[in-house]
Amino acid sequence: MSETTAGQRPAVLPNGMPAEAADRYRELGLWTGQTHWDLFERAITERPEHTAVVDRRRTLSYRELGEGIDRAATVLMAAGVREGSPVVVQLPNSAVFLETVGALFKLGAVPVFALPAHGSREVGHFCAMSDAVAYVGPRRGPRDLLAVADAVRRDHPEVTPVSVDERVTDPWAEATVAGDVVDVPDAEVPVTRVSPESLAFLQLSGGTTALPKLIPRTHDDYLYSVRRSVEVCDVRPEDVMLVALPCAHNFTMSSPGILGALHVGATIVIAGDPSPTTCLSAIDRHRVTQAALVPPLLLAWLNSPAVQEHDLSSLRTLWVGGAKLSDTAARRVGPELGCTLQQVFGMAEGLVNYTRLDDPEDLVVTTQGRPISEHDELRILDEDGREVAPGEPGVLYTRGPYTIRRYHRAPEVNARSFTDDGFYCTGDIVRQLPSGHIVVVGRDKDQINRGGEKVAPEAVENELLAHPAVHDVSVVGIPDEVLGEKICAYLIPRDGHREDFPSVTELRGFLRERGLSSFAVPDVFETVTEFPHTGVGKTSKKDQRGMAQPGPSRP
Ligand code: OOB
Repeated sequence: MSETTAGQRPAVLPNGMPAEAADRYRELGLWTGQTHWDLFERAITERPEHTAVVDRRRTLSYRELGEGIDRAATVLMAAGVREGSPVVVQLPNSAVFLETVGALFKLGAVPVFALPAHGSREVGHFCAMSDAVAYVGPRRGPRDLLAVADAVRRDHPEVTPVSVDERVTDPWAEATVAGDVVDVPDAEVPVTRVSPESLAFLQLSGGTTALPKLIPRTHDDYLYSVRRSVEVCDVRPEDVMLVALPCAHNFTMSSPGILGALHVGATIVIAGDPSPTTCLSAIDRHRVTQAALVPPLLLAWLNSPAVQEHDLSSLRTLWVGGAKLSDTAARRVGPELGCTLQQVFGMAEGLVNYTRLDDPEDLVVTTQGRPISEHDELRILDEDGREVAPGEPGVLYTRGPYTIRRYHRAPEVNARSFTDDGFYCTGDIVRQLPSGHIVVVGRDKDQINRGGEKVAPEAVENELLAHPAVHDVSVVGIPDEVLGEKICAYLIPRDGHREDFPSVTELRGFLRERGLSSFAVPDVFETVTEFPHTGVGKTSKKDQRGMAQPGPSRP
């Protein structure tokens, strides 16, 4: 089917929405025609002297952020970045991340948001799938990240490497393009205005397939979710938001996140690392008012002696999501940290739910919130695809003004992830209360949720199978008190390799060398002689989950 009509406008938007749906969302006033650059530009113009971002080394006002964006844009243009160019961004948390992303939006280019933990295997896939023209990575810094940059240079000569060190005071003066330092004059870079219906960026899916899928989000759809999140979470211009999770993740970006803060011209404090010591002292020092965490980090904060050592009285709201939060931990937030909890159940594909600031405590601690938009359509279906009775558990399907209706260039996955009428199958098993609040009760997808980080077992299995001593492998999630789930690999050694089977350290090193993301490396390795089987002879992962001995998770 051709996707262009006789006129210029595509019949289907990059996020898979038909033009008629787009028209309706616009008529309803949900989509406003704003682009991501408009959002940056407004804050820079309206609040030039207000502090925009603080990281370990630098504090930038909005005016200075705007200048940094121009410098970044000059470097990116030298790398051949133009309107519509996909650019893979893989940077440690820092103000440089904001400058890079702001610059890409100003140039009308398309960021592809890799996480620092992604390995060369994943990043190579992002480069290929997006037709990236450039890769922005760190110039110095974590060894693993530098190895990814090397692999991109080696395997993707068509991708121009841009390297920037976030730890120096003038990062763009020292940045390199294909190894050469670029001359960066203090000059404003002209804006490239793009259609609000165009592809704004590619976000990454939590894994269910061997390699992450690319999620195409448009300016209109994403910024609607940002504005709604700002309203539901009451983000104000005088707020100071702590960023402890990876900047590029959808939660950090937009729920309400970095873009929510920029939308109102608030201050973003980027923590050097997510540990309680670093973050709790940052809250004290910068009078932080809001922060977002995954459940294991919340536990680490709650159980840290640093809570007593710092003044946390500025903290108003804590957003916790990405994985199921226990009622017990949820109940401790108010009394022990002195702030309001908002649970967040979201997904990079779209749908976002929050408990509301004025919800009764019981709903806040026992549910994962309700959708941000009255135009979010939810269907909860049983195994036969029929709607369950109210309150009963079933698989959640959703469609709406900011939920994609297809992945980028993945026709086969699309056929099983979306219904013909455009509903996304979340793979989450949920119940819905009469109030509209959702309780996540389980999962119907082959994925491990390791404290918010999503791992496709298949990705880990593929790499382990490449080891000469391994005959067969099966990777499952097993319960863990802190992470919710951790990764366990069951291995059957090859004949003749039982005696000299590699150690855990060797296996981990092997996986990292093959470019597997750091968060996907198993916590536990068990060698066995055979796998339990289901009735039809398939490996029974269900039995394997039950077999696992709860040992410590990897460091
Ligand atoms: C967020 O996004 P993703 O794309 O990394 O993962 C989405 C999946 C959901 O389908 C669900 O399986 C799980 O993560 N999830 C939760 C949850 N929040 C996400 N499961 C239980 N309870 C929760 N509160 O993880 C994400 C995106 C935006 C905001 C927040 C989280």
